[in-house]
Amino acid sequence: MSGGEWARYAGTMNIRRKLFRRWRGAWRGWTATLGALAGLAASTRGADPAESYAVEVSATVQSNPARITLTWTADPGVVNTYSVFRKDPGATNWTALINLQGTAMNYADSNVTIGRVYEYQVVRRAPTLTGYGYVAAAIERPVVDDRGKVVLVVDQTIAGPLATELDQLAQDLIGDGWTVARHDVGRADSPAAVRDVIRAEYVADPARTAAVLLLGHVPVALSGNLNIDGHGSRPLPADAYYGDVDGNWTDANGDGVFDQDEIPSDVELMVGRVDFADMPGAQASASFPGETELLRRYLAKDHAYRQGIRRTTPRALLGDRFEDYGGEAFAASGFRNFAALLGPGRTQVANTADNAPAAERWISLLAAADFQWVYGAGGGTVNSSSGLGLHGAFNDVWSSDLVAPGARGTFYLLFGSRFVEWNQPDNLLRAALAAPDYGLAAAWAGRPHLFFQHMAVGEPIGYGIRLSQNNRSLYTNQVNNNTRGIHVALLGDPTLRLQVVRPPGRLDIAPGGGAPALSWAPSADAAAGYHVYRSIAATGPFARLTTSPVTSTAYTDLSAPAGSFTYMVRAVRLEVSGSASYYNLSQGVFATATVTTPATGGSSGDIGGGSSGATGGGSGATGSASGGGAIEAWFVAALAAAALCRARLRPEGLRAKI
Ligand SMILES: [Ca+2]
Ligand SMILES: [Ca+2]
Repeated sequence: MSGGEWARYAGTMNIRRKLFRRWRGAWRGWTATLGALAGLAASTRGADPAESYAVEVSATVQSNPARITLTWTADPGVVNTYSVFRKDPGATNWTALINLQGTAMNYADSNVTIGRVYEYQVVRRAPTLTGYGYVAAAIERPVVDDRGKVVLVVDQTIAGPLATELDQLAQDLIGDGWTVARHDVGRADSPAAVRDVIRAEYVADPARTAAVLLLGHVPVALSGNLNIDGHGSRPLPADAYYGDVDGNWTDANGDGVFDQDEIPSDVELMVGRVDFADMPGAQASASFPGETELLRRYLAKDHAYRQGIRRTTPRALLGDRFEDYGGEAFAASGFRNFAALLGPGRTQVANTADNAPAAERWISLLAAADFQWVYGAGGGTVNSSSGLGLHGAFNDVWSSDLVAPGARGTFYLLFGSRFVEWNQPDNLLRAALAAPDYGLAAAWAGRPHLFFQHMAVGEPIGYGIRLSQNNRSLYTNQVNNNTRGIHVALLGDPTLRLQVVRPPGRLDIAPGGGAPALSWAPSADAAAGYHVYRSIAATGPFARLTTSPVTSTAYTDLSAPAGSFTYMVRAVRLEVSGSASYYNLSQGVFATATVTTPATGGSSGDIGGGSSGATGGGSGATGSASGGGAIEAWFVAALAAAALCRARLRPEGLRAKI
């Protein structure tokens, strides 16, 4: 089906629903006005038939007594039953909990334990269709200190120009609980050689290696012969290749294109790519900034998001031209994820009618306000989608619209022909990452449907893409085509999370007292206090020192042995998402200290002489007049720590050249 045909199909559907749409258009006009006036607090439920294929489930939780209450939005049609299922994360089948009448709108589960993650499936059976909804829920899930190891694969052509930004990214990842293994690769390297680098990291530590971030124009693996969108069978870019470390990807004819249409085995690593190669901005009145500049912009946005400098609003925008589409209901991927992540009534539906006033269209709403999540579906080309914008007979939105005026979505799910080929020039998915202020991730969502509900319990966005890549039918839509396709991919940083706690301010360590005495400027978000961590290396891994969060802004490490340490402090908040409560950690702030005489672990005569040969020199041993412990402490801002991080990361980069 050509782009025009997709658009015409949608047009036919429009004619069929003409009267209905007229009513809806009026209703949507009202909601758009309401949104503008009321800051969009109100629900703006539309009447997209695709919505019925999603059960828009969210959850509220309480701890005493422990209870998870699922709630869902009523469907406008006849409903026979709702069925609720549950499973543990990682389990491969659902356990039936209850069947409810079609009028039910909630279910309370009291057979739950505080701190555990539970997954729920709610199935709505109606005379003509079946809807599915999913949440990952938890009551006060504990903090996740250690996220594992992320393999940072850097296009070596950007290593120099973006050295500062790359160091900052590595420091942010460390401050988010990751261990960073950076490898710089050449654009001319083979995908197999790049995968070998990633696989070596995985083999060295399979339990902790969890994610891969491809930065710059890292070689693109092509695989399969898929007629994914009616435009003929063709190979598609396949970053899943880099996440499936042990699958048997074959190339029988030796042309460099892998044979597989589907992943040959489960994807082990969550992979994301930030790659602005071949983004000239052909439609734009002025060319896009260059590739390196777009990467610099992205890394600055990534940093601002993680640090809580740029806040995003927990609401969603959805524009859909395909609607039912034989039960595929692509936009159900938007409705069901957004309810699970953000809660009920947070999704605004754009007017995609042919005669929609400009102000009610998807791109206009997106430029006028920020939406943390965005779904958009329409007849596509590599750099456009119909029904969502302001251009031509089909109301196209162009890649340049997502870049030039500053579309304000953060996480995008987009669907339409052609632009699944994200390696094409001015690609729409990659354009979503190129906006000046917003735009951190994008994925092609509808064939198959994608499932990001675990972000509501604090998992990163890459968790959802990996789950969706490996999914066959555990999570589903009534019709869910092309599951396990090699094309399922995330453009963007896979380690980003749904909610951000602002970090503490600068961390200081004062000398004296025989133990490092930490103090820090408070975080406005640290409602639950702070956790303190220590490592022998600036690059981690960090061990947590505080059993429960400290509520003051100071901490003395009486347990420190002799040696040089990096300390990290992270703010803690009990976060409430669309389906869970969980203890969320901010980015870390860092400072270093050298202990020459430990406060504990021996008498004063012990003076740690064996370790005095470490960095402190001899001076610390005589410097302290009071109470034994002589600590050489100095203040380190994040950039200084990053410099140390860079020094440690560089050798790996050199070793990685292949
Ligand atoms: Ca081949
Ligand atoms: Ca595998």
